[in-house]
Amino acid sequence: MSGLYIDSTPSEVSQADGLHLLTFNTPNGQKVQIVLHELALLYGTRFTFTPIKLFEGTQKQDWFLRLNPNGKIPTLVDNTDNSHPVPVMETTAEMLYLVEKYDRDHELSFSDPLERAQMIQWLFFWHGSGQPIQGQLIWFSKFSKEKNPQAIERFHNESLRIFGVFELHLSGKNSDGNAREYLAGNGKGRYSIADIGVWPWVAKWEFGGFTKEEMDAFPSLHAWVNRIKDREAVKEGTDDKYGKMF
Ligand SMILES: N[C@@H](CCC(=O)N[C@@H](CS)C(=O)NCC(=O)O)C(=O)O
Repeated sequence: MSGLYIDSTPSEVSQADGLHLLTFNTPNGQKVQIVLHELALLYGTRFTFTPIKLFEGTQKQDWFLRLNPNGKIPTLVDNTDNSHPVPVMETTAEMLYLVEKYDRDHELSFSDPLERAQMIQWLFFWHGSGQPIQGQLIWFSKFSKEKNPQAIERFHNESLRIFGVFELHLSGKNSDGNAREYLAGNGKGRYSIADIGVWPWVAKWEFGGFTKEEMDAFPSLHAWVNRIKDREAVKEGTDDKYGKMF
């Protein structure tokens, strides 16, 4: 047994022989769940998963912290090299790991360095500027015991500003005037992990407390949400088998 696995590690985790995801059905969990389902459909890539009881604090137990010292889901463990498991934390790093190792035909990524740079740019933009803001909005509006209207207003308005950034980009208004279909890639763009990284969060805008009137200001973003929602891997990767959050 590797030092990354200890006696208290659940056997389904320590004995997994391929890709294994510790996850729960939050937007962050869904990002990596969707990528794994896309790879399964494209290449037959196999994976297993363990649903983590977030509200019971399983992610803060010793066995979990060996795999992710930050104690958060999702956490990916790659056991395909029998000599040692490879744990990866942070959603964007996990998605990049998966496409670099498993997306050999660049169906969810790009071989061209400039298009790849666009993909990484949007992944970073969301990981650094969108996700933490929307995460704080949800915490202050749904989970905080005391209501803090100033914090809610700040994170609500900043989230709307970030939706506006996507709208400007997707509408093509400030570039060649042609609407884009996806965040990264030349021309209209091409579906990639840049889209998968953002989609689970933006698609749940109602849970974030945004009104339909507010969202009507972002028609290109709406069209992008709808373009992605019916993909088989998106339906599979957001299924209740990963837990019921919303
Ligand atoms: N920056 C991290 C965020 C992960 C994260 O916040 N996960 C949440 C669920 S969405 C979590 O595990 N929360 C439980 C906790 O903090 O104990 C990433 O992108 O992977």
